[in-house]
Amino acid sequence: MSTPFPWQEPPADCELPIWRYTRNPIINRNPFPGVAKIYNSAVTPFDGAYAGVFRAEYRTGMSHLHVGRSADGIHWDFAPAPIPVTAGADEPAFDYGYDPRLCRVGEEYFITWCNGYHGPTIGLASTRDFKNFTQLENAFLPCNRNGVLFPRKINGHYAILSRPSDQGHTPFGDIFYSVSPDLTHWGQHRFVMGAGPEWWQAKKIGAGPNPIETPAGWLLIYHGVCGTCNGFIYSAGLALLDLERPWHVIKRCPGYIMAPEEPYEVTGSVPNVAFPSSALVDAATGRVAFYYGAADTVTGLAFSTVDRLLDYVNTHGK
Ligand code: M1P
Repeated sequence: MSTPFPWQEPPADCELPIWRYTRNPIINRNPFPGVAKIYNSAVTPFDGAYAGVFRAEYRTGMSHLHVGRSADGIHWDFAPAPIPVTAGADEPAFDYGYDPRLCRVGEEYFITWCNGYHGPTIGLASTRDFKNFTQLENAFLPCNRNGVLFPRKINGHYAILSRPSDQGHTPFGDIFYSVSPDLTHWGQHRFVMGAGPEWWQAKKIGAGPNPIETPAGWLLIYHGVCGTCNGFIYSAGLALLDLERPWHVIKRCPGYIMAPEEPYEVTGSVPNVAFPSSALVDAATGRVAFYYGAADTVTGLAFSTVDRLLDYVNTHGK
């Protein structure tokens, strides 16, 4: 029996290429004992079902990464303990964990996350079974956030997007591309795209789900941020990157494709945040299911198709 893919048809009046699951949020407050919130998390097909690495915020305010499992991609069971990642002697430890992404490359699943090492930077770990995890070296010097791997090697190298940042709420930020032969040494850094010029993404941007490969290029969903008198607003944008030289932006939509507007997106610990962090793609149908953090409090699900995203970026992108 095939694994059910999380899916709902679009509403008739759907103007944008993404539509929300009508039963959002799929992970609500206080999801399991000791954890107050789960958001900005990442999932993958695994072993005939789904596995995920979830940003679980404790009542201390600190976040750690917990494995979750689901038969349908919508209802999740969570491991009560954080993932058992341990660094070797003299290696940067797993300090805290937030904003994980999860990417299968070959037979391995790689987690990138925001790890603490004299400021936030990109932690990296691998697993094959979601029980045993091997922590690798942090990918970058601090401060950096939103480390997002590509799901295959490009020109023989692992490839990652990241967003150099600061220790705080980072009122700036552009997306860069780096490559590595061994997941330890990263270099050949290239500028991909920057904040602005449109107001909704004028403050900073950061890569979201792992890029989706299409014959026309990599579809990149990212978050764009603007500053208002009452704080930041996080919306989702769409771009298409060159397949073999992903630092070349083929098209980028001037308008956002999703902005916080539902009650669970505009109210919460950090109001007005829609933070896309993961995508499932059904190869047979082209259906896409996006997972996003809402208001740094709960987890939402949204849908699209590869064809709709491509059509939208080709029609609206510049
Ligand atoms: O509070 C909104 C988001 O702020 C940060 O995102 P970024 O560094 O990309 O601007 C992170 O703390 C993120 O977890 C949070 O959702």
